[in-house]
Amino acid sequence: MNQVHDKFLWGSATAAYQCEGAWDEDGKGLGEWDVFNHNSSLNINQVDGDIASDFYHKYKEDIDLMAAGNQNTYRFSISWARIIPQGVGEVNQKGIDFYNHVIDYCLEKGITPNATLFHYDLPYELSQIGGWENREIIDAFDAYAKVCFENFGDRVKIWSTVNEPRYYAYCSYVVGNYPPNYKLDFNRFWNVLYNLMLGSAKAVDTYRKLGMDGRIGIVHDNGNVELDPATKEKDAVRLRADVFYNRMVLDTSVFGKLPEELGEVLQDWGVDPSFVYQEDVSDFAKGKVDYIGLNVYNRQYVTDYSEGETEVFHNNRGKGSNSKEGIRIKHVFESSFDPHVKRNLWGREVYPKCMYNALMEIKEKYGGILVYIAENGHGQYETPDENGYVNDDNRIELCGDFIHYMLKAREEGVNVQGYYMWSTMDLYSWINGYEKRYGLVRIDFENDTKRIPKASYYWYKNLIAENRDI
Ligand code: BGP
Repeated sequence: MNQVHDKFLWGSATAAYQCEGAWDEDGKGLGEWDVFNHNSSLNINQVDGDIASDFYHKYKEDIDLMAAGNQNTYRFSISWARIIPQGVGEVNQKGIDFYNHVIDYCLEKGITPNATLFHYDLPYELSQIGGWENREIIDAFDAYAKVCFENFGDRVKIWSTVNEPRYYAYCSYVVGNYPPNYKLDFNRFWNVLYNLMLGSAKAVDTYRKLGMDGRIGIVHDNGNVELDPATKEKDAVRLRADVFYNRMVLDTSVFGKLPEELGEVLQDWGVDPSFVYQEDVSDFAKGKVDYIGLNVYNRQYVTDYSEGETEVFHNNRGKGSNSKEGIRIKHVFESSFDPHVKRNLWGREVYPKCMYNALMEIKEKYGGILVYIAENGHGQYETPDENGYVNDDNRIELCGDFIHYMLKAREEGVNVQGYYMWSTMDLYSWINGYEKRYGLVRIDFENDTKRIPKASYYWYKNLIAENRDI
């Protein structure tokens, strides 16, 4: 039986739809993203995950590379539609077999598997009944989670229920760039986020009821809030932004109850709170997590916003040097833009110190809770040399800074016990397809998905060797 390494976990991460490919192989059901990418004019990048990085067929090569790169853990997600093709009902044994092979091969190579149950790829049938807007999905998710725990829980000792519930709901119902492509629909956003949190809580409870002996958590997109010093209503802005960006996920999953101020915050938003049911209180209470998985890319820098239109800015193309990412919500708050902080081509701040700030804030609010950095990385356009080699010095520098700040927070008492680089290899980026690269290993998508480790792969290998025993 596998136990979690008692040393610091150093590894990398992927998600099923983004790397597996094999979209209709071995009994897999259709996913919402399959249908969206094949048919929708709203598919900005015009490509799909049909083959992706072909992890489905090349997982051994990838796991060999992880092991040769000194990585002792691998975070992946399970495709719901591969396990239960219609979302509910019949289980697909071939789907189970695939993940068994992945898990067993990880263990053979000394790699601790860390599995996420839901990383955005909803079975298509469930999207047709309203997806996470519909409370029926909560039981469906719970049943799927149970199948996974029963089949893999003897060997997988680190589980995450949901990847970035807030960001998923935000892109799907506020930005409108993920299916089902609603824009600025805050009623749906809050309803969906609530249902995701309830789904997560029920899956945690199921895990415990089955007497499983591993750790179960949730993965949150770090949005630690910093106020623009010009902010007038400091407490109110911080509260609204923090409940929206962090506390709805973190309070609910760590304390087992919704943030106390949620009613007040929903009122500020003008959101109908009828999706909140009193009877759910006990389910939330039973769903406290063992750890927080934190995906760290940026912070949220905000200020007051009273009058004017509610708007969202999202640079989907990553071509504008002056682009901005953020939101303005009338009477709530708006994203502010710090002139001292660089932004990437997608308008997102490049601000590694947010790693330290976020971790210190977690310690302050949630005490000694175990934290894994479940994702951290840097996306960019990349041109290889004539041998297919990518010299990604800037990724090395940036991720080096992020890791430095993580280790500093650790020295100052934060219980952070693992770090996963996003991503193990190049893969499908939800909005930018195969143009925006994050991998430690280059994938030549034009040439049979050939794998070629980048400079960052070798750098990370050495960094792990130097920090193996921390
Ligand atoms: C996180 C997601 C990942 C990954 C990453 C990079 O929010 O959990 O799935 O995609 O962000 O995002 P993107 O590819 O959109 O740049």
